[in-house]
Amino acid sequence: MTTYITTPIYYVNAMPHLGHAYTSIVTDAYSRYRRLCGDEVRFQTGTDEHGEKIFQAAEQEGVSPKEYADRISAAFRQTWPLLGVRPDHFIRTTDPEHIKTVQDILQQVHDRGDIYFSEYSGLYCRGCERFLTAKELVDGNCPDHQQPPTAIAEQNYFFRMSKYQDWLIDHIRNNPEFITPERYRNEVLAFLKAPLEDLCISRPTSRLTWGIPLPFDDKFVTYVWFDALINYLTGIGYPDGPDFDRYWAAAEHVIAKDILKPHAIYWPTMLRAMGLPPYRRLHVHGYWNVDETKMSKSIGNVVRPGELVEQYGVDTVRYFVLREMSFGLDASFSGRALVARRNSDLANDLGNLFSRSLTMIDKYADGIVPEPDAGTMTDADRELIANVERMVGEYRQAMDGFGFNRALQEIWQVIGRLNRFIVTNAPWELARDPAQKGRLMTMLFLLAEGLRLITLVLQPFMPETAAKMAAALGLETELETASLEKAGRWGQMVPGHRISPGAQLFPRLDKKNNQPPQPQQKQKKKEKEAAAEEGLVDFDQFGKLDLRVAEVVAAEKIKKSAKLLKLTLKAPEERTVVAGIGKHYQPEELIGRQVLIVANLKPVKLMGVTSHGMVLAAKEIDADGNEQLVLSTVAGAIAPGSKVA
Ligand code: ME8
Repeated sequence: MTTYITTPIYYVNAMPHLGHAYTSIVTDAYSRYRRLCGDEVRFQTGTDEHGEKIFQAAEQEGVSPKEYADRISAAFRQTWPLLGVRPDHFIRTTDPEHIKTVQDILQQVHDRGDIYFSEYSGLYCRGCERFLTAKELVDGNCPDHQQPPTAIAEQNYFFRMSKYQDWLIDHIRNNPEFITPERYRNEVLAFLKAPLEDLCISRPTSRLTWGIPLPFDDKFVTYVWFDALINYLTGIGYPDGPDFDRYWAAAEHVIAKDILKPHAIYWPTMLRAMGLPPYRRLHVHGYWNVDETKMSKSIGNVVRPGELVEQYGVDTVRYFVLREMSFGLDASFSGRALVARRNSDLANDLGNLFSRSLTMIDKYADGIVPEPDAGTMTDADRELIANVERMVGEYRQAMDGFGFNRALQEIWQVIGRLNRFIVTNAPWELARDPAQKGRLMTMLFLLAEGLRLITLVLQPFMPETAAKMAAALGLETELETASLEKAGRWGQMVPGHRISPGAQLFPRLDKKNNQPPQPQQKQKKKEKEAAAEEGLVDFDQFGKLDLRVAEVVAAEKIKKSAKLLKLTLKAPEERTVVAGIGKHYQPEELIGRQVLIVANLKPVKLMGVTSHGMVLAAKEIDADGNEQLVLSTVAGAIAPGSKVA
């Protein structure tokens, strides 16, 4: 199969923000998913560089429109790799091939009689770069740009859009997948209930020169939308490129609801007038808002994707936007929600499952994916397998229908189940009983196979993480060439290959100050410093203490000291330890007692006696300031020298 999928070509009057990033990430995730399904995929994005608002933005900066467009177009192009977005083609409407194709199409449609010259007056929104109908205004303003449109009356060229209204209504009605989600299909059908007006497709050069000249009248340039939409054709070699027909038959566009009308009404009618079939599907998503308001340059409430990636890492950003927004509905951005998802879904659920599983395979199966012992399979195991297989099916259905957050919910349901599988099977207990070896190996195999499938289905969402997971599971080459058809089935993991534990997928972020993740070395050092400040020791530090049980074989007072006793201890070797317990214990009552000592303290000389360690005791000071001291010991008899852990 072939997939041709596009993002809008973004205006170069503003730097990329999270809204643009979302559309591009969604399109990238879908492209990767289709590749995983074995499709040949063509993913196109680019920049829209003509029109009034670009001209004005350039003027404000005091540079030529082309210079300005070059700069911002480059910023878009450079943003995509940071987000793991990998288009196959980046188109610019200032590309000479595009300009030529637009002129050829205009000439063709003009020759067919679908373009005519006439007088027009209307309300123009520069933000939208289109005429608005009175019905679209809210309190006299454009609802998207919160500014009143300008009344314009002039002579222009018009495209006979009205001629194709009935055809368009039929096409939408007969093809339920043409515009999705359904709410937008309904919105378009509702709009089409009123008679469709013809579309003004030119601007007089007296008012605007920054556009593609009309081939049949050089006193006019092409209206930016008529120019821009055609990018979807020029990018795949219209009219006679070798792959054009194949790609065009598979065309799918991804947009937000702000540009529904040009895509759902202008574009199919333009295609019809050109004698081309309409695109296959239009996927319409909602807005990223900040405090209920659409994120946009004109409002100035934007979140920069590059900064987010720097702070949180690319896959956290991709995961967050794909998980948080239900495709078609609006979503609100908050840094706190992002950190919460990162810590709970990524660090806790996925990260822990992954590192625990690999550590256990390392420890209990010498780092080799073990052969399962079929005889030890339980009904619960079979249910788990059925659940994972069901997830893959649901995932595919969700992805085919742009239900990215649903697909992720399905995956996380399995992650939760595998985490519970570890707890209920308690492999650390199985490992203590040699008779349970077969069961332990079955369990570890099920975990490895579950993780393989999770890696596979996560790949379109989090390519970097999936690559790390695949490498740790020893499946790098498999992942690169995997097709969901085959690799998406349970039981494809080959036992006997080596895994490498130790990869930390998502180090936790500090909730209080949203600290950016540091490279791992620095992170460790930072964590240690923070812990030291709070008086905490980490496990490594604790592990360095040599705590032992010792038996007192001799005890005597040290001259001139009321407090210090010299003890001879067996631990198991004999050693001298000086203890400050003289006010609480008589030497003779200590003989034969078991005490606890720190055996690896540096020797110190106290009142002329060298002490090799320290005796542990508990101390209580009462309200009157009296000190009570009790030696620490163990609750039963044990050989001197036994370790305390
Ligand atoms: O409209 N939330 O370009 P544009 C979600 N050049 N998505 C958002 C968003 C937000 N707050 N803000 C922007 C144009 N987007 C035309 C398109 S196509 C032939 C020509 C995304 O730079 C979303 O995809 O204004 C939206 O449709 C697009 O950016 C608009 O980009």
